Amino acid sequence: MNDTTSPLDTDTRDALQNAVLTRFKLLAAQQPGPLDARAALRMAAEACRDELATRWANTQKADAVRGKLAPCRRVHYLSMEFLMGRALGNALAALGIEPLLRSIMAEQGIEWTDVLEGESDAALGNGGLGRLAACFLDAFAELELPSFGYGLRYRFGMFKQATPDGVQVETADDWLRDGGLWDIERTAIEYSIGFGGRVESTRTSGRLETDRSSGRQWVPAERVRARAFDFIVPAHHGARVSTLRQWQALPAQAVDFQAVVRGDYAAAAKPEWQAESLNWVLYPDDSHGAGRELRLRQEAFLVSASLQDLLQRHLAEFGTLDSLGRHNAIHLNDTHPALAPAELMRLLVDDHGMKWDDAWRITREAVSYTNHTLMPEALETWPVALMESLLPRHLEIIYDINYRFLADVRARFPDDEELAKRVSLIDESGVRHVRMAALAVVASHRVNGVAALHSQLMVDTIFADYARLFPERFHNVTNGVTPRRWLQQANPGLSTLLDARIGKDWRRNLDGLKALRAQADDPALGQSLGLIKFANKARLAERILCETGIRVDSRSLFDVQVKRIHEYKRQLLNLLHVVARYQAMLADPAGPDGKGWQARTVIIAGKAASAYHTAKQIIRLAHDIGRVINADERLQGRLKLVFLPNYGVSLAEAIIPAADLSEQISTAGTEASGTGNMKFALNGALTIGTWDGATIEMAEAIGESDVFVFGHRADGIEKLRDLGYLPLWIAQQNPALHAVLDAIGRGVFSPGEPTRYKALIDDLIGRDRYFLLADFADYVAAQQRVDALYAQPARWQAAVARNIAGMGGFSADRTIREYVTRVWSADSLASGTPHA
Ligand code: 26V
Repeated sequence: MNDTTSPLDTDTRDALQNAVLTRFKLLAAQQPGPLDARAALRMAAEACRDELATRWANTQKADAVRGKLAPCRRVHYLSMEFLMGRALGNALAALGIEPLLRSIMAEQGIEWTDVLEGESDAALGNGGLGRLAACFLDAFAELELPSFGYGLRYRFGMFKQATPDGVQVETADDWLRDGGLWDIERTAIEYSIGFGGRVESTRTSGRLETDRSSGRQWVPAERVRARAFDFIVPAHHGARVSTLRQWQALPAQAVDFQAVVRGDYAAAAKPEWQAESLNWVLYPDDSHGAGRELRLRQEAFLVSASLQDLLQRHLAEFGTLDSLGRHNAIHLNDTHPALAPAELMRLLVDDHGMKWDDAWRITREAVSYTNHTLMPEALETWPVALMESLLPRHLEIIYDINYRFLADVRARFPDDEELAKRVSLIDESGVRHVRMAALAVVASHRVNGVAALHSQLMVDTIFADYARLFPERFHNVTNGVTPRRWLQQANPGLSTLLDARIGKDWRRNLDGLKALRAQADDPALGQSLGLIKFANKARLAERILCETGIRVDSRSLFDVQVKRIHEYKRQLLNLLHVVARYQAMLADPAGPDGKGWQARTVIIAGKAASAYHTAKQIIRLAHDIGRVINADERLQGRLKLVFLPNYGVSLAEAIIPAADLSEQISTAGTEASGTGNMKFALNGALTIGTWDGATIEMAEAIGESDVFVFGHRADGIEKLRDLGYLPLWIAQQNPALHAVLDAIGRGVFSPGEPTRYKALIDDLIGRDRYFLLADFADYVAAQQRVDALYAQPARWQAAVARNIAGMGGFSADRTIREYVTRVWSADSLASGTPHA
């Protein structure tokens, strides 16, 4: 029995085991033929789901009582993305019934890994922002936080990536093909969502026709229904759960009966098509602000359904909306749900007859916002004209908010009309746009960044004016990851070792990892760490062979960069190093210190946004370089480059525990936080990285001497930019760099099409927006330090142990505790003065 994860008493656990066993036998008996892995997966999921549904009902009952007693607010985490990955392994670990299920499968002659790996990832997100939301749901359950995650039930998740001949090809991720395994359809929970139409004045002849104080009422032209589907996330140390409520759009009317009566069957079916298109796709582009109407519809749909749900729950529990802000937090995961304050104002003022000022106070109390990127191209704005046609009343409300806000700004800074222009919710510099980040900041009582440097840059750059207006609003809450999925489940070998060395409590109290530091120099620990890593690498090597046909040596240093492909993340810098190393190995087989070259396997994975040409070129270049290097026998297998296709949560779970070296090499000041950096270090990889995002705080916690830090810092980059950066000059000064750029640019790796990378290299030499050339030499030097340390296994493993020991602060549990005290608790309302 698994006593490491569940403190449930033995009777409860036995009862749970019996219930699952009975349910499983019943389901198996209803199956006509023998069980196959797919049927077994469905049954295992259903058996768990029964238990989770019971826990969900108990959790809701407890929260309803608690909400009345404690000054604790229910958190509503609004996010367009939740990157959940697979659920079965997590559910079994949380419920403590993995051994039971394993033995049932063994009896049935079913391979256990086939069952687990048969589950599709719920890949309803692009990258970091979506995975963070998933880690948060785990922490919500673990910390017993009354909460709802709200999202959309996308029919197709993040596209599947294949790379035939190195070219990224996207195909549909039909993850719901066999129906949802986990979600519980709540047929009774539905709300009506409007689009388009007009706004009517409800006042006639100067008299109030109704008691509605706004006198404005939206009459939408279209309506769809939003139906709730709940995905339940279990705690690992207790019987609590958290909820991910995902909305499914349904036609307001399943069939247009008038059309049926007319015999116009095509028209009769049409509403269904329109409604359900809302849920078709997750927008697979995290590099450009959305410009499509469907995306705005999705955002409005998420926000309206979630807030209606919140309002009806609050009314049922408290009977009045006056206390809404004191009992509820509404958190915006980036600006994607930033229509929330406008929708809340509409619901309170238009539908519930509240006065504007009261509604605004409640909205400001409830709403908070996290920013996840400083990239100007990813900051959302919507054309006023589009918003007017789709959400006319919301636009009016945004204008009203803006009018009062700007009046206040002008009163405080009467001679600064430029300031008013800059902070306005409407960008009037060209075609008029609504600035969603401005709306989110103005409507929130708290705004935070996701790592210390990012939060500082946020108030120094994109939000500098708002920080001057509302200094008390801005905070930092550094990201974290769940140790349950990213250590316990992804790396059972290391988990068992940690249990033996420091006890089992790290799963719920990651701070406990610091006890490992005192043991870092124990040779037995180093040996165990090395053996566990080797086994993980061997497993990954098999997978690499299977998926790419490339044979890699598990004894080589596994040098890994996995994340979305973006110029700012600088996968290209990694490739420049690989080519430099290749050329140096050929030129000087004895290596820099005469002892030969450290064998390395460079592993890259990640998806490029489908319209992001440069990112796709980088993927192609990785393949082209790999093809040449991997086949060059002169290297004797001492350098390999592998691109693993279709990166996602499940692939990350296989790759991260097998990494020796974690590449976190973004241009300083560009990576808001990173969370992959944390997962790697937690799994015993050393980091080579720039002074950026949360990598800085990791290095401070671990000790800088155990992290391979290189490159310009954010202020240094800023200086280079101000001085007039000349990448060409750097290329000319550095012969090794020059040779690398020359080889790629001349087509050494693309002989069939020698000009394939000319534009990419010309851009580096001419502009180099992300300062790759400025950091190249220092990067190569840092890589040499990596090789030197890896050649001394005892010292390397001691550094690994100190890295793991330093990661205690990077649990999502710590992050959520900080959100609770600084952002979401009723007490946090007392500090900081809400703007009128
Ligand atoms: C932007 C857009 C634009 C429109 C279409 C869809 C879409 C989806 C996502 C985004 C913004 C992506 C922002 C993001 O993922 N930021 C990452 O957030 C992580 C969690 O805080 C953080 O660790 C990463 O450093 C940061 O890049």
